[in-house]
Amino acid sequence: MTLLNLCLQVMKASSDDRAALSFSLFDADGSGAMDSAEVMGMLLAGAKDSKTSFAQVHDMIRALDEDGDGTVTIDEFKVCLAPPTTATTH
Ligand SMILES: [Ca+2]
Repeated sequence: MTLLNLCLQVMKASSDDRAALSFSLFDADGSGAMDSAEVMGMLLAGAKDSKTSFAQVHDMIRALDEDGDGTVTIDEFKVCLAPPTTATTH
């Protein structure tokens, strides 16, 4: 399962509890932020035949990492779960 697939599944459920649960799967050390190594570890544990490369995981983390600190907090994670109804202008 890829991070994107997980996001899509949770998007259907659309609940904070499920978001937190999904996040906790990735946040192996419970630090409140997930990094590439934690996501890669979860993917490898869940699917031994995973074709996902570390570079792909790193790209997924970077796509979610709004503040650019190299990790994804639950707030950053929730952004990918939010329905695309709140259009913002910059
Ligand atoms: Ca971050």
